[in-house]
Amino acid sequence: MSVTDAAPAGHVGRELRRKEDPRLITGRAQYVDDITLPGQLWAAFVRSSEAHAKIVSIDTSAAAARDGVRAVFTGEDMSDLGGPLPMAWVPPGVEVNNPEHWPLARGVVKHVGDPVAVVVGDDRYAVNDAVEDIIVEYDPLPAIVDPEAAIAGAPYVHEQFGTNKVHEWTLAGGDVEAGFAEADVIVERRVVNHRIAGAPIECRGVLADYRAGSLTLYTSTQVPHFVRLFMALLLGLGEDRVRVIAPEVGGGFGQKLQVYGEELFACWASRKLGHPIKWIETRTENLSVAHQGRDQISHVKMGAKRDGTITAFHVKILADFGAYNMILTPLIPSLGAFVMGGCYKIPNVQTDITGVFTNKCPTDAIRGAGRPEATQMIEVTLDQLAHELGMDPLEVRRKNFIPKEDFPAEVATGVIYDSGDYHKTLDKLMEHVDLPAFRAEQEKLRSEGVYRGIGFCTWTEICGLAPSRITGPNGVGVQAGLWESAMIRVHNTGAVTVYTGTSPHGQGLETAMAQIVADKLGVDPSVVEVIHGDTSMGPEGRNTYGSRSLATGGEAVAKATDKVVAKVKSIVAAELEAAPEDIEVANGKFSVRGSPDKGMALADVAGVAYIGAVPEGMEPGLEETTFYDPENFVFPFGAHACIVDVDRETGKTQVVRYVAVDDCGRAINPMLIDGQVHGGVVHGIGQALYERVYYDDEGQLNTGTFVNYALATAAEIPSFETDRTETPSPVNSLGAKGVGEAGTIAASAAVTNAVIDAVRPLGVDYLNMPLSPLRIWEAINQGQGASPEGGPQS
Ligand code: MCN
Repeated sequence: MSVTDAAPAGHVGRELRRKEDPRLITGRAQYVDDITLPGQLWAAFVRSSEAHAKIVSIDTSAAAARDGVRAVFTGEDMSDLGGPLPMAWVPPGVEVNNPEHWPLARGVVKHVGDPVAVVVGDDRYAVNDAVEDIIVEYDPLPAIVDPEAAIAGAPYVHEQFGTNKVHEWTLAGGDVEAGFAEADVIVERRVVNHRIAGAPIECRGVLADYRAGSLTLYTSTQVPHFVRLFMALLLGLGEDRVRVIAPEVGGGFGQKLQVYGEELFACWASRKLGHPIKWIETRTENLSVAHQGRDQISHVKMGAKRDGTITAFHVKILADFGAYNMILTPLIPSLGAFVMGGCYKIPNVQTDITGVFTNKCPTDAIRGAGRPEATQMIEVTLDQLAHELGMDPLEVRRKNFIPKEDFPAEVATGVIYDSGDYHKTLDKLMEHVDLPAFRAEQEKLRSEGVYRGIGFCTWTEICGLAPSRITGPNGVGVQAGLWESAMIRVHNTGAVTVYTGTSPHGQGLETAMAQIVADKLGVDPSVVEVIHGDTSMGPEGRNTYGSRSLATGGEAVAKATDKVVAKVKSIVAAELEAAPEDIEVANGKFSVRGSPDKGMALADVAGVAYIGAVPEGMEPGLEETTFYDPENFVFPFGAHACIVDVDRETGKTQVVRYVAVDDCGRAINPMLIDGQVHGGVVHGIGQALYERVYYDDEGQLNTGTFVNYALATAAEIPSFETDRTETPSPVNSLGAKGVGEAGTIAASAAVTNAVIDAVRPLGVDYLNMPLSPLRIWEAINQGQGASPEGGPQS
């Protein structure tokens, strides 16, 4: 179900089907693996079987002697690189221990899967067979896997630092100690947010082609412009010599917001060997070496007065970064810290973050990146507090919501929430959920042995990643400002091409952007083509992540179109002998206000513009570019409810109902929003109940396939009920906020609260994810869940 508050007037606000779907669902789309270049060679990596070891020797002779093998490289062969792989953004004013991280290990491996050598040859089979012939002798070093042990001391992942600590960073507002002194009730919990994988349908893939001094790289990435920058820097090329193309990308979920060693290797090897080099990732590689996410252990403390007023919230996060810092690694927990007060008016909020190295795959942004973790801490702890106070968790939420009159609201962490009406989303949620009826049913079911529970999550987040004034100063030696660009070209025929600097990979932005442009230019969205993901087409861009593409990229499109409209109006005014201010667009024509019959279609205007019959002083043509840098982030919000049944005998949880009411400002396309919420919620339910990257004590990965990494499927997930409110953002003219991560940010907390609600009568009043049958069964039968530790961690 989907309901919008306002009836849409033009194309914006309508449930338009996705323009991009016909090519995707008829198999006409082109992914990296669909591209073959003449003379192309294949690469396959030899990856470490050890979690931590010195490389004593690498015998490549048998592999090199194989038919079809052209070259074998090890780390030392790549000594001509301009530098190691980048860590590009860090939290403000922080010192970070940052080890060198090379595409091929140099002398020592730091996690299972670390690449030690690579074979290049004629076809995929030849190189994969040859990989088996490479003999690597390792001298194992002690591996450290548990982040709490790692922060306590040796063994060290990177001996040179004399510690496993990566960094420490605190964001504090108010005075938490004073806040706790005022509190009548304080709850403390250990919140474990376990490690998950990105698991896109399409694994990563690259095809690099260096010829005649120029490099073209096809790569399955969310960030072609950042990849271009770093390929240029690390290979000593001018950016003008590097073209990066993200063709169709089969999902990224943050995992493809990265500059990867495999990309750099392929470019380097193409230049060295004079052939295009292709590498397509296997699923096991994707699950073991593409960056992973979450992996935080937090000690949280929330204090409140007897009436439910929250006085302080203090969170200490230990974030497991794995073996290296990737492009954003140290920044990820900080993204949660900015919104650690959630939707609540909490005067005293403090987040202390410690990053730690372990001998595991590095972590970085996975959908939500820091905000699902923060939401879990806030929302699960708030429920625990409500229970302690003997209050209804919704009453505690309502009591502490930032009132709508306060917006724009500066919260304790210093950020300014743009707009919000939290009571409205929760009220709307409760129109869907009859709580008294649920409680009566729950009671009845319990007497029949069915343990049903309901959990809520009222969430907010920080997204629309920009503005440069905040992001720019936190870059590490890179152009770190985050703005967005768009170029609009009206063709002679009246067809329109939009070039966006964003790089969508499943979100449906081509459709939303076409809707925005179509309304402003009085054309049908079907004649608006949206081009993205090619650094040689359109202006410089900042790409897609942090639910930014609509709020920044869509706004850039709107602004560039406004420039076109201004020019169109001047041309039409001159043609119709009217003033430009009197020209309006209606019924597909630009006409003089009050005379709708007398007007010009966009194609007629383009005709005038291209023959150069424009007003004096005006340039011919009809094409405009905008670079848009917002003043602030945007802060969407929502209220979710999850209902689960827990089987007392097996500990298995089934989600029976899920209702999501979200507010991402003005809805450009409600169908796209629903799609994003559906996917996001599956991600959150998946983490809460099924997914977990698991390393054993020696650092061996046990979840390298979809047999043992349990991705949620349609069989486990109910149909969703979605609804929305629209509270426009004042940050951009569209009034839009982001929604790409909303579902993920909310869902795992709603599921956790629901499971705890279900099993409370069985003596379990707290649990940590993953809420596997084993954990729940053990908690029910051993009562371990009742401890603040949250039950067994296995
Ligand atoms: N939208 C809208 N009205 C709004 C806000 C958004 O119609 N007020 C639409 C947009 O037009 C867009 C979609 O909703 O089609 C998401 O927009 P936005 O919130 O701006 O997010 P981004 O486009 O920047 O996408 C990034 C976000 C992130 S960070 C991850 S991770 C993620 C996600 O989107 N990965 C995805 N959604 C994904 N969806 C798919 N299919 N695949 C992924 O890898």
